[in-house]
Amino acid sequence: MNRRYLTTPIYYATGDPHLGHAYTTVLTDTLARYYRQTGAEVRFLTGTDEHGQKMQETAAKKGLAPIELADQMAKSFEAAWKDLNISFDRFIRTTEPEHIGVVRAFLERLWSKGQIYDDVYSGWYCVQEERYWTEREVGADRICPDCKRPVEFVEEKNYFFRMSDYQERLIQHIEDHPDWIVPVTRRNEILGFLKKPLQDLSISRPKSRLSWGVTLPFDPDHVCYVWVDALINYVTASGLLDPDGGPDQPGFTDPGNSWWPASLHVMGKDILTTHAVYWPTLLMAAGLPLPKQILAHGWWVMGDQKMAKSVGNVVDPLALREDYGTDGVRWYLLRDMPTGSDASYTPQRFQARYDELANVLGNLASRAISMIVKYRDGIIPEAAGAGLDVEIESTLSAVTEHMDALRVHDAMAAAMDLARTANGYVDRREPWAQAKDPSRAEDLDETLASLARVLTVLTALFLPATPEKMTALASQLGLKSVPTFEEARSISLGGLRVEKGTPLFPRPDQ
Ligand code: ME8
Repeated sequence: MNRRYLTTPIYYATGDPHLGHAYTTVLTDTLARYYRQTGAEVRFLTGTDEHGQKMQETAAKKGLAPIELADQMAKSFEAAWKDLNISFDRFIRTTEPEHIGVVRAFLERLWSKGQIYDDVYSGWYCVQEERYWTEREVGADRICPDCKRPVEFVEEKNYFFRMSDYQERLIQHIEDHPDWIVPVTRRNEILGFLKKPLQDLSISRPKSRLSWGVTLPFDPDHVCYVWVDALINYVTASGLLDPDGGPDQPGFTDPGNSWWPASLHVMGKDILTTHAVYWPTLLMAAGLPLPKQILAHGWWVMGDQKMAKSVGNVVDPLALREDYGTDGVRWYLLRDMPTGSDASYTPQRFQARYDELANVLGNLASRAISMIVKYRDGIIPEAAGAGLDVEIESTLSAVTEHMDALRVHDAMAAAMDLARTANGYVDRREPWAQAKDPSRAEDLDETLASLARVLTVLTALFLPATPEKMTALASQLGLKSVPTFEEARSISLGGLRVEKGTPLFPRPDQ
């Protein structure tokens, strides 16, 4: 059985979701829906990252206990994903007892294998990024190189993971698997990063400074570093590890029994190093298989700044949804960002993408269905409907190739091109002229049957991106459900009764 286990990052439960989070989640959802359509059994994981100093401080500022803030935000993320029609199978929260058990068992395993040691750390620390920096990195101004906030000086006992021992193995893995990190620009960045000697990784924080975390199984005075805790969520949700069991539970290393290894981790480029360096080396040390692939996409920017909660320039996907519908938001995100590059959000571009949906796909559906109703009493004619066969075949292959290579925006562009071509076919065939001439009844049947065929194929091609509207379109075409790519090629449509519905993509002011 073809199985796919897909993950989004687990988002910090310090604020509400914005368009950037929505992008990663919609992108992963589109892939999940595509794989399901190809017959794969899919597990799709998302969730919230709820421990760490940033959580503790944000909650304190709001006068809440960290768990109260986490509860509010987990609800907010889960509700947003439901509104955006995200088909996740599991929403994980790092404060769940199951996850805490798995983190402890994972750490215990590293500890018993001698992969963790303690030492004193003295140096610079950024609370916002929850990470240590060297003297050179913070410079004379003592500023975090990532978030540009002042750093703190700390001196404390820490536990370290022997990450440096795995540098060569990791480089070898990346070189042996050219598609492990996609796109290639990001892969090269990681290989560049690995040219410098890899340091060991601090995996703990003293409870005297931070109590909001998972207590280390081998030292009750320390909690696990939030990034290590967070990354392990992917294993927790796979069911690989028994949270109540010790490191030697047989279930731990029985991949046949779980969804591990993940097929694909999807994330933004900001957190590629943690996923492509920390995570695989932790897994190597624990003796577990590595995820099969990592996709690091670009950033949504406003002007020349990354859209981020801390910058205060975020766009609310749910507000856009009020005007343009769930599928309008999904389409914009998928279509406007080339999977690996940055993209700039502007209301004008959003509108232009929505217009494309309405004027090309929506218009085709409405013309074709109206004509079947008008000229054939709503019954799809029993004709070959082969007028667009060549274009349909080449589009199905192109979309498959792009989706398999994780170039979702190219897949969407190819699907939209087919709708554009089909509009051109209507203009060329002039069914309104064919309808006026009784001797051309067969030509008209062929035109209408071809349009019904291409619309059926389009429901399949667009389903991963715009599931709500494609389900509506399939039903307008008289189909019980949206077909798979394979079924769409050969499904027999003659005799089905179509029905005019409300416009698929109405103008936002309607
Ligand atoms: O990093 N453009 O959580 P986070 C595109 N908890 N994507 C964006 C974006 C933008 N402007 N802003 C955010 C964390 N994202 C950790 C993850 S995983 C084990 C732990 C998306 O809430 C993008 O996927 O800061 C980015 O990687 C993620 O949100 C960061 O979310």
